[in-house]
Amino acid sequence: MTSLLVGPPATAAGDPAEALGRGAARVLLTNWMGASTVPSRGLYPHQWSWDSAFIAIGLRHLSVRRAQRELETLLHAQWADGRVPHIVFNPAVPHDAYFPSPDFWRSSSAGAAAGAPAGTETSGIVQPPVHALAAWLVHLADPADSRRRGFLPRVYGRLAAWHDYLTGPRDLGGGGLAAMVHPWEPGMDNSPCWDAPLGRVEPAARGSYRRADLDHGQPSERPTDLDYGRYVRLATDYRDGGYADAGAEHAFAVEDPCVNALLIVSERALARIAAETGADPAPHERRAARLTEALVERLWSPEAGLFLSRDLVSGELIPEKSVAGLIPLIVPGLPPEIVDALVGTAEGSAFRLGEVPMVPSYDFTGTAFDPSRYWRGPAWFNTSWLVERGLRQYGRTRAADRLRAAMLAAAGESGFAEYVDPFTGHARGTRDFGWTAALTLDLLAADPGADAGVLGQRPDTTVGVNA
Ligand code: 9WN
Repeated sequence: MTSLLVGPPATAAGDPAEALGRGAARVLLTNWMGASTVPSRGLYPHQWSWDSAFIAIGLRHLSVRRAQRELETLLHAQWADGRVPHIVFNPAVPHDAYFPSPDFWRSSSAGAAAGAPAGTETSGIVQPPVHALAAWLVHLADPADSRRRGFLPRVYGRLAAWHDYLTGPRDLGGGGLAAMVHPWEPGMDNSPCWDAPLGRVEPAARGSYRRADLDHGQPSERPTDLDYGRYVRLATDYRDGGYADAGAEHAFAVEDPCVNALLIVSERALARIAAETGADPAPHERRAARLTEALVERLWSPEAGLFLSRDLVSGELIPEKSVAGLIPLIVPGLPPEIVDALVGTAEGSAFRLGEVPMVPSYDFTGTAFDPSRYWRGPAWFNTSWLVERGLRQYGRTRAADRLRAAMLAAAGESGFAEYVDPFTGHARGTRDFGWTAALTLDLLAADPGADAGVLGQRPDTTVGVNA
């Protein structure tokens, strides 16, 4: 593998794609901590679960070894009950650098009954299961190296246990889908989808904790104090219950279409991983098919023209249109009328695909829409990447090409921002953000013409660092 020269920023003269790739590579090299990558050096100074999966998908174009390591570091922090924690804490980082810190979660003591590792501090909640998909794509980047190093046999058991956890103890609704018990779990923390379910939660007392995010982020771009109070209350109660799932009282429990779509695609990836390692792929294929049926049955809304989240406390679908509801486009084999409706919704007034730079996180016409605040309107790169993959899978090549071009432009112009204004593409949140850089590299390396969906893509080009 050749060495990557880390060159001038994306705005430098010369081939713009090459400059953009160098800029993205620089972010990933800077955020690399030796065994994993931080989403951002300032705002998020630890390892995050779904960030690491998206980062591995891009990192494979720079260093397959690092991409393997990224996933393995995360999976080593897995709990004995199968959960993959949403944060793996770096013990070298001071506790006041991020809230909630290890002394809040107390995983090694409060999580002991659920099987939290004794030697690593983690959070006790989870994030969306992008990991088996990422492992498969990392394998595809260099199958010979992957086989030589036994990468897939090393991760297969842990990934299977992770999916068993999500489809077992986390099937809180009993309908075959994974439920999330905290707004940090679906990864779209302050989405308006959670306003009603969160409204029932008594916030933690204001002075009982200190937010560290406001040391780095603009208050107008971050969740409100009221939302934070509720996040803290839910996490405290979950911790104090020993992080138990089944049989516990959950003030917040939702089935989210993005989480479950990623679970389906990752379960399909697991089938391929199983076959590659000599295990039986059939149980994974069967589970993916069952999950797909449950997704359509429980979360599809023909009236809304997209998938909705289900509030398991009220039992009702939540009537808010979020980008999460478009992401099932990554699921193969959806009925054509659902695909047509999803594309229609994406191109309609709620998301204006093709008219605005990327895909907003929330309905432009929704009453809670806010172009600056976190998951309440701004466009994010991971969700837009998923929509791009989905459009391509279902043959909407022109729409996918347009979105890809818009994402690449916004990534470079925004300095690899965490998210962007959905009208202008201007930077919001922190800069030099891990998955923005990683998915930029992935879009640059993919051969759009030859693409067969999120699982099939094999990188066209690989630029490497010697890991
Ligand atoms: C809480 C790290 C994470 C992302 C989430 C994003 C944000 C954390 C926070 O940052 O959440 O997990 O402090 O707001 O919402 O999707 O994984 O990048």
